[in-house]
Amino acid sequence: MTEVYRPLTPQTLSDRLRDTAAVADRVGGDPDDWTVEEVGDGNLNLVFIVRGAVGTVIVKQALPYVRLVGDSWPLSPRRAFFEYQALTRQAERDPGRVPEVLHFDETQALLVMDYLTPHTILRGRLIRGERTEALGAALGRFCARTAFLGSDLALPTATRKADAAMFLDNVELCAITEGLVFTDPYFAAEMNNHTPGLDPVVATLRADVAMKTEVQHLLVAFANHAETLCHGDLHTGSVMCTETETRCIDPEFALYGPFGFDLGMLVANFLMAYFSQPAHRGDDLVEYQAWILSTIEELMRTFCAEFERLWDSRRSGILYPRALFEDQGQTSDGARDALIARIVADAFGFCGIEMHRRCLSLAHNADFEQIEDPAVRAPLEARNLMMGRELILRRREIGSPQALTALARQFDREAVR
Ligand code: SR1
Ligand code: MG
Repeated sequence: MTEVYRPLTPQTLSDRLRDTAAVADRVGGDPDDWTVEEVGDGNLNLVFIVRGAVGTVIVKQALPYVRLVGDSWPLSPRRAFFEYQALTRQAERDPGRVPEVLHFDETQALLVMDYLTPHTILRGRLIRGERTEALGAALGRFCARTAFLGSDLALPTATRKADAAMFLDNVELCAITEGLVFTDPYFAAEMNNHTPGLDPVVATLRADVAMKTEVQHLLVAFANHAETLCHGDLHTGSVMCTETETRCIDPEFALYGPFGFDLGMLVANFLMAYFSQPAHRGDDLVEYQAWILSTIEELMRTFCAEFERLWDSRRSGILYPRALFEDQGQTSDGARDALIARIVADAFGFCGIEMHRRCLSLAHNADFEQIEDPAVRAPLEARNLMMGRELILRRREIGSPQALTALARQFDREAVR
């Protein structure tokens, strides 16, 4: 009989996975005694924690629709395949930074992974005011290693091209980003919503033809510049931490895209955490906001330093070959610095767009959404939106991490009308 895709439930999971060695061995004991809890709180998938006599695993299964919206928005479960392919490549490029995949079932669109404990989602940690040691360094290294090592800077170009072709098929997930992130915030799209009180700011953004043109230039890069394997959805809900450890999860939006995409998305989510803090903190507000900004600086500094280190140690692809520089007794430092500056400028642009879409389009983030009073939420979102505009328009001039955080401090003091 041909196996067909069927969504799991907490009631059916033990029976359906009892013969899957990766689950049975790791969880142990009698499958009838396993406890199964569905904990998925993201926008798309089923996520189960399966506990048994020996251990615990995560089972993640893609649903054939967008969970956030329901079956009126069908979405291919094949995204689990891209998540699996991305996780295996990220594990090679930055060992230890992503959960181990214990089993992948393509037909069932199902991944069995390490249960990360006592890790919790970074977005919630930032709302609660918790800290993680060396968070920026871990994330900066992850962004730099995956960017550099997935590209024609390091890979044999036939490998890079085969991967780019494979991930090009992740059409539906890219379409979500192309629509919800790059387009919907800037017109009255059907699924949009924003906090009452933001109408004047929304009108300002939609009237800004120069800014919308820059956003479209950045969409050209997202949709067409297949520079490296991006995680594709690297926000603070895709990072899990303890006080000392950091892991990146959920790369189902993986695509071949611009070097600076993941870096920009991640920085945006830290900035939104920063701007939302006045509603979440008490006496520790100034100190905690300063920690978030220092984490952004550490993240960006580490990205650049790690990219430079890889330039010297792992540059074996067709781009900027040693034959043109070092082998002729010349330096490639200028070429490297110009490339990094372009990546950082792109990242600032993507950052500004992400800051817009999380307040204006479909999938808002908890940093602002958990602020119940719209009269408190709107002015904080307004600062975030106006800084996003500045980043899109001035992305090539800002330059340093310190200039970025100085800009954040400036907007945090402003009353936007
Ligand atoms: C319909 S999916 C909405 C958002 O959730 C995912 O995590 C991505 O960020 C996507 O844009
Ligand atoms: Mg996700």
